[in-house]
Amino acid sequence: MINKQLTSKSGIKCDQKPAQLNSPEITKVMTIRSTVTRVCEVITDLHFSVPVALSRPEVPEAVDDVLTLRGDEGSVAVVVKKWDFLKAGQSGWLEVTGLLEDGTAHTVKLMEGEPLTDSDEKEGVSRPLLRKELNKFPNKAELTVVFRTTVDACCEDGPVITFPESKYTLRKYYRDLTDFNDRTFGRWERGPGAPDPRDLTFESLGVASDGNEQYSVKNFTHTGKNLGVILHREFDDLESGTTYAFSARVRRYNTSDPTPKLSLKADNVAITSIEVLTDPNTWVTLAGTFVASSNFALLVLHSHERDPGIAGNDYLIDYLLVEEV
Ligand SMILES: [Ca+2]
Ligand SMILES: [Ca+2]
Repeated sequence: MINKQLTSKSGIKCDQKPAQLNSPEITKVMTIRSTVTRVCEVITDLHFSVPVALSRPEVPEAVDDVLTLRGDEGSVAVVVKKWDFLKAGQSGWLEVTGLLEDGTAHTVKLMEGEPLTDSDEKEGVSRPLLRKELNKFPNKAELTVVFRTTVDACCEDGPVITFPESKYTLRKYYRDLTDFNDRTFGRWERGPGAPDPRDLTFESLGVASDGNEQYSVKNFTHTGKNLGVILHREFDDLESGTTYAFSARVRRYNTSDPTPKLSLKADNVAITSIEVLTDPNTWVTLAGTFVASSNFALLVLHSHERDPGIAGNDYLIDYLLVEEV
């Protein structure tokens, strides 16, 4: 009797036919007895008998199957819950697939035939999916997450079991950051308020915790002709009707007068008040919002100091950020 064999201390035998094992009682026993996985070719039938026992890979950070992405720093976890048949040493494949903007399929391989670790066996599988990889997919991309693993069968390479896939929709918020740490203006340009290359230079802010030297733009107002547009950029990849926040970090450079007076504009409309920078030790964040009326918007950092200000009106500019709200 199959039931009797199953409940005996010796468990299932290799000489049992898969069909004999394909019954609800046995399926239940198999899902709770990892020793069964070692019992050979029966596992092939298991694949069909117990799909309910296979958990889907998950992205816990997603809400209602929507994975929100802002920026590209760090990673999100992709996890596969602990499963009785996951054993250290088995090979695992964990993949995230979606369509790129041009319609071609792209797969991010988080595990590629990689042996499962003791921790994978005890706590389940978890691998980081870098946000910069996710950023390769367009907004609203459908992402399919698949996990596969081999299962030992009588000391031979067992079959590859594919877990049920999960699907997520990528909700990608627009985010464009220029931090000047590469000592370029990126896609920003000097405006008529910085007519001489000696007006705007790059100033070191020291070495950050990641070991990299940080830089900002310094406006030393060398020419004294530094009223009006200091930095500007025509954005061409916005979405009409969408609200964006535009911000910049600024700091007075010294105590020489006059004080710097700065604001931000979008399409020639002020989106912040005029900030007077009085403290050379404090970074101030200028921030305002605007609604894009097309894909395009002209964003500007504007200087309002009319005094020639050759001696003063000196300041640092950093972290120009445009983000969908
Ligand atoms: Ca910087
Ligand atoms: Ca100056």
